[in-house]
Amino acid sequence: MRESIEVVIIGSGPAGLTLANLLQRAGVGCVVLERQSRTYVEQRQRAGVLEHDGARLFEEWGLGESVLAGTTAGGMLEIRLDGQPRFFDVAALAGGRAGRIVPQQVLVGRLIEAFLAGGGDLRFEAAEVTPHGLDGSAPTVTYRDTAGVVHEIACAYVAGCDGFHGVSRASVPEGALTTYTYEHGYGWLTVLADAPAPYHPLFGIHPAGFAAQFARGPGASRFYLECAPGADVGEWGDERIWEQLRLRLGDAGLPTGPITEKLFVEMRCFVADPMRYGRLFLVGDAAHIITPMGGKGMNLAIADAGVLARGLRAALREGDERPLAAYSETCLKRVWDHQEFSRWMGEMMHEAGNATLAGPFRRQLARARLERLFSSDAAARAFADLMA
Ligand code: FAS
Repeated sequence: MRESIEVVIIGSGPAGLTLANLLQRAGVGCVVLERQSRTYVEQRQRAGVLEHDGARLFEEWGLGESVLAGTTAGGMLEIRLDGQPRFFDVAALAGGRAGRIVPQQVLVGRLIEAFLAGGGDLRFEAAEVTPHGLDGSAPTVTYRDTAGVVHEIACAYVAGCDGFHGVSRASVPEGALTTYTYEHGYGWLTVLADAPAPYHPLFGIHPAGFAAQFARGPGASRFYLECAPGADVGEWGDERIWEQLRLRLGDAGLPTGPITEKLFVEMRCFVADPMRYGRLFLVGDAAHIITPMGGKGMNLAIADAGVLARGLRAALREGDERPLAAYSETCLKRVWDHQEFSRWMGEMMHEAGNATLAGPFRRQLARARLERLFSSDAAARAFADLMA
């Protein structure tokens, strides 16, 4: 089956769906090819906070109502150092800029609905998606549908929004991209539980290691527990998890509930430069991976999609290729800024607790860095600015 469209988007996560909705509003023709089923995509739980800029992007493009309705503004953080609570008002310190509590699966579900309601072409269970001729002027993308029929779509541009393990970056010839990786030297056990969520994000800094708790809906929480790299989830029984969370969060009465997911997340970062190869643009996790520390992964994906949508609209509607030519450079500035912040915050939150991670001297340094957030207005505002 042969067809043609202006833009083929591979992947329907936050990056692909944001781009699809923005292009739809710009009157640019696009089709989204997603390997998984709709149910699978709408149930995948990951991030939980939409940054101020992300919310503003959706409002600017007329998606505020359909995407943000009923979401609550976040703004306060609680940091418990050896069980002692300290509160940090990000919104107040960042000139009123506050994130929104929007579980990623809710955002994804709403973006799918908005795109389909606008007549969008979103094809789930697209198998063997393969881009071709990316270094030429007329790329195509082939895939096999659920009936086994092979489709070939001719297009002007391909947006690779298919995550770290997707086909897009893997289709770029060896040597065409420079890649950067970094291992943080610790891992996180990430736990989803039907346990009542704290009113605001909670971080626990403790000699036994770092811990955190975030809301993932009214009756659900996502917990993170620092553990050794390559830890075996099998060694973390439910009782051990609750015992460590009570200890590190300094709350003997921490409300518990059924654990619905346990995953080990390697704390590593990755950046590909440039975020483009010929007619292929890499967006979100397809181009960069960042630890969940600071909540930047989903937000970087949405920000990339915003830059690309403007570039594609200018190229396809106004004949101006310059914004598109600047896509990679524009996004990488923000990517490295967020990578630096996430590393800085991760170091502080982990080394201020667990002395075995980087030694007693670095532990004191990390505690001094944390203390400064509560004693220096300038330091507090800088931190709040990056968090917001
Ligand atoms: P995604 O991975 O979300 O989407 C890519 C899509 O492409 C998927 O739907 C996939 O099925 C599809 N795809 C892949 N290969 C394909 C192919 N060959 N053909 C067609 N489709 C294909 N970020 C935060 O900011 N805060 C957090 O708290 C946080 N927690 C996280 C917890 C976990 C366990 C994980 C794994 C990630 C977490 N992240 C968090 C990061 C996360 O939010 C990502 O940054 C975000 O999902 C990136 O969005 P996309 O780039 O759209 O990629």
